Amino acid sequence: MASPYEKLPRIPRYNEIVGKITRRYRKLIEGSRGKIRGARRARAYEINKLNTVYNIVSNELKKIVYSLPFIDRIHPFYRDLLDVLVGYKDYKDAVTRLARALKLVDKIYRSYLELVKTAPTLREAKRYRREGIGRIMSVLKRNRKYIDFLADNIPRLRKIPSIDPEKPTIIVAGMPQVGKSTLVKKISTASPEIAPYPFTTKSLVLGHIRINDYLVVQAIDTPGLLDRPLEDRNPIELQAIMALKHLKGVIVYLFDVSRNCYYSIEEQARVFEDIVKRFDKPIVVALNKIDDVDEEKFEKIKGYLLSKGIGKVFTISAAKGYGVNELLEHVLKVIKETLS
Ligand SMILES: Nc1nc2c(ncn2[C@@H]2O[C@H](COP(=O)(O)OP(=O)(O)OP(=O)(O)O)[C@@H](O)[C@H]2O)c(=O)[nH]1
Ligand SMILES: [Mg+2]
Repeated sequence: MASPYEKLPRIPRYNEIVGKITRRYRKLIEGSRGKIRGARRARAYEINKLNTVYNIVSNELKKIVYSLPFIDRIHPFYRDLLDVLVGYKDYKDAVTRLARALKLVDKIYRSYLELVKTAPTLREAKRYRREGIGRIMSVLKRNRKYIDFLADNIPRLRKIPSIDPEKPTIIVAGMPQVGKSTLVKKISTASPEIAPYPFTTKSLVLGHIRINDYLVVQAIDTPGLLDRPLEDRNPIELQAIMALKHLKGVIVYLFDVSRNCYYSIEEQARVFEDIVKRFDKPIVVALNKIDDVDEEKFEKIKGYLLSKGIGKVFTISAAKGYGVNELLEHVLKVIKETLS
C-alpha cells in the first residue's frame, strides 16, 4: 500500500461544473434546432435535456465520492497528515454531504424521468423536465461549499510522500547536515526517491532495502522535521512530525562528530532526548563522519550517551561506508524483533 492520495483526480469547483452544464446544454439546443418534429421526438428531446444535466452532475459527484478515500479506512499515518493539511472533520463532512447529494440527485432524476416520459401532454412533460433540472441544480448549489472545499484542498494531499505505513521503516533523524540523506542513499538497494513532505521545504529521501523475497524495509530521512527541538514547533508542524509515530520500525539517530560540525554536543543531545521522549520506538544511535572525527567531541558524546544508559553506539562514516553494514545489520535485527 502506498499513499492513498497518490491517484486522486482533479476536482472541479462548483462554477466549473455549472459552466460545463451550460455549455453542453447550449450545444444540445443548437444541435437540435429545426430538427424536432413530431410528438415523440419532442418528448425524446425533453428527456435528452434532463439526461444531459443529470449525467454531468452525477459524474462529477461520483468522481468525488468514489475516488476520495473514506476517512475511517485511511491508515492513521495518512489520516494524521490529512488532518493537518485539510482538516479531518471538514473532509469527512464534505465527503459525507456529497455522498448524500449524489443519492438525492439519483432519486430526483429517476422520478422526474418517469414523469417526463409519462406526462399526458408535451406541455406537462416540458414542465416536469424544467422542474427536474431545477431540483438537480439546486442540490448542486446547496453543496457548493463542500465541492469548493474539496477542489481547493485535495491538491495539498498530493504533497504527501508514498511511504508504506505497513512496511518496516528506518526513520533517520538528527540535526541538519549530520548526514541523514547520505546514510539513506548508502543503505538503499534501489535508487531512492526524492519526495516532498508537508511543512518542510526540504526534500525527503525515501529508500528501499530488499532483505529477501518477502521483506523490504523502507528508509526515510526527516529533513526539517526531527532536526530541532520539538518544543520550538507550532502545533501544526508538530502534528505533521508526530504522524511519523504511526510508521512501524526503528529510529536511527545520527550525531555528527566531525571537526566542522556546526552544532554543539548539547544541541544534538537536546534534540535526541526530545525524540526519545516523544516516540515510543526503538532508537539506535550512530556517530557519523568518523572519517573526519573530532576526538574530543567523540569522547564527550560517548560519555554523554553512557550516562544516559546507552552503551551500544555505532561509529560510522555514511559517506565512505565505514561501519554502515554493522549498523544496518543491527537495525534489521531490532526490526525483526519488533515484528515478531
Ligand atoms: N566527512 C564526512 N562527511 C559526510 C559524511 N556523511 C555526510 N557527510 C557530508 O555532510 C553533508 C551533509 O550530508 P547530508 O546527507 O546532506 O545531511 P542531512 O542530514 O541529510 O542534511 P539536511 O537534509 O540538511 O538535514 C554533506 O556535505 C555530506 O557530504 C561522512 O560520513 N563523513
Ligand atoms: Mg537531507
